[in-house]
Amino acid sequence: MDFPNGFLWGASTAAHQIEGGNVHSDWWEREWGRVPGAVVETPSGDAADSYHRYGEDMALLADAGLDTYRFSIEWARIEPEDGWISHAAIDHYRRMVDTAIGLGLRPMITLHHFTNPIWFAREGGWHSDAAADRFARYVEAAMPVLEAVDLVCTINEPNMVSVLADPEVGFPSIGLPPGVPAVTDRLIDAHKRAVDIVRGDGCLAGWSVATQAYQPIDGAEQVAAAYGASREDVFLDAARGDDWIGVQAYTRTKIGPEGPLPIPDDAERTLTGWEYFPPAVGDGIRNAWSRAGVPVYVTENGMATADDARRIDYTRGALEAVHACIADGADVRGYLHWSLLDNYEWGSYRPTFGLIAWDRDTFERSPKPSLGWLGEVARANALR
Ligand code: IFM
Repeated sequence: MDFPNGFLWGASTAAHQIEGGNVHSDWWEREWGRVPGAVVETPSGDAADSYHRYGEDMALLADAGLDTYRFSIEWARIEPEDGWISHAAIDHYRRMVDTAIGLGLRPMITLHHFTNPIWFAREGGWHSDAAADRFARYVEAAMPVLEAVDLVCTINEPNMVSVLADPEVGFPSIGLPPGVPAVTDRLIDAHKRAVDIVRGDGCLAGWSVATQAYQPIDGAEQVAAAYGASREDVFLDAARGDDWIGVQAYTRTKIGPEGPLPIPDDAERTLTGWEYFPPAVGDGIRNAWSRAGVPVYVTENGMATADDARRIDYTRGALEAVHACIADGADVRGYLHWSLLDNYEWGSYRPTFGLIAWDRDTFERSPKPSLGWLGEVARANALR
C-alpha cells in the first residue's frame, strides 16, 4: 500500500503531558487539589522532562525515519500572568523549532492543548466572554515562535475542551457529555481569530478534532446523527475554509436508540478502557473530509498498551483504513502517531501511548520496536 508523494509521517505530543513542571497552568492546580470538584489520581510532576530533553526526543524521531513532529507550545509558560509575556519562554520554543528543522523534521505547532494559564481559568476560562480576546492576544505574542513554521494547529480537540470546561468532568470511556454551547461558540470564535493571525504570517492554519466514530445500530441513525452534532460535527463544520483539518481517532462509539451502548464484555480494551478498534480513524477521516472539505491530517492516532506488538497491530490496522480513505478520494496529507513518548494521560501515567518509554527516575529514553516499525513505513512511504 503506497501513500501519496509528500505524505507526512510523524508523531505528536503535548507540552503539559511531557515537559514537566508546568506550574502556572490550571491543570497543575487541579493536580494539587486546588480546583474544587476536580479529582486527579497522580500529579504530572516532572513528566518526561522533555522541556529540557526535547533535542534527544526529536533526534530519536528523526533517526527512526519520521519527518514531522507535532508539539504544543504552552500558554501558561508564555503568559504566566495576565498580560505579561515571557521572552525566555518564546526563545525556548523558537529553539525547539530550530532544533526540529535542524534534524530535518517539519514542526507542526499546536497553540493550545487543553491547559490554560491559572489566571485565565480564575477569570472564568472558556466561560468568560473575554476568552477569545485573551486567546488572540496570546497568539499574537507567540508569533515569533512560528516564523519558520508552516503548519499550525490553533486548538487541540475543541470538542474535548468544551466538554472539559467544567472541572468535575473527567475523560469518560464511553460517549461524551454534550459540550457547553456557549463555550463551543467561544472556541470557534477563538479559532477563527487565531486562523487570521497566523495566516497573516503565511502559516497554514487548522484545528484538530477528536472524532469518535459514532456508529448507529440499525434504526438508530437519527439518534447517532443528533448525538454527534454538538460533540463533533459543529467543530468539523467550523473548519470549512481553513487550510486543513486534523483528525484524532482512537476508538468507536456504538449508538443505540437511547444513546451510547456499553462496550461488549468480550471486546478487547486498551489501557484507557476504550474498545480496540483500529478502523476508527477511517470513520473520522470520512466525516472530516465530507464536512470540512479541506485537506486532512491524522494529527493523533494510537493505542494505550503495555504490549508494543499490539501497538504495531493497531497502527497497521489504522493505516490500512487511512489508505482506504485515500483510495476513495479523500485528500489525506499525513499521519502523526500519538504519541512520541509515554506521557501524562491527564491524571495518570498508566495508559502508555508512547513509541518511546522513559525511566521515571533517570528520564533515560528507551525506544520501543513500534518506533522503528513506523520509521520503516515512513521511509518506504508504504505499508508492506
Ligand atoms: O492524551 C490525549 C491527548 O492529549 C488528546 N487526544 C487524546 C489523547 C489520548 O487520550
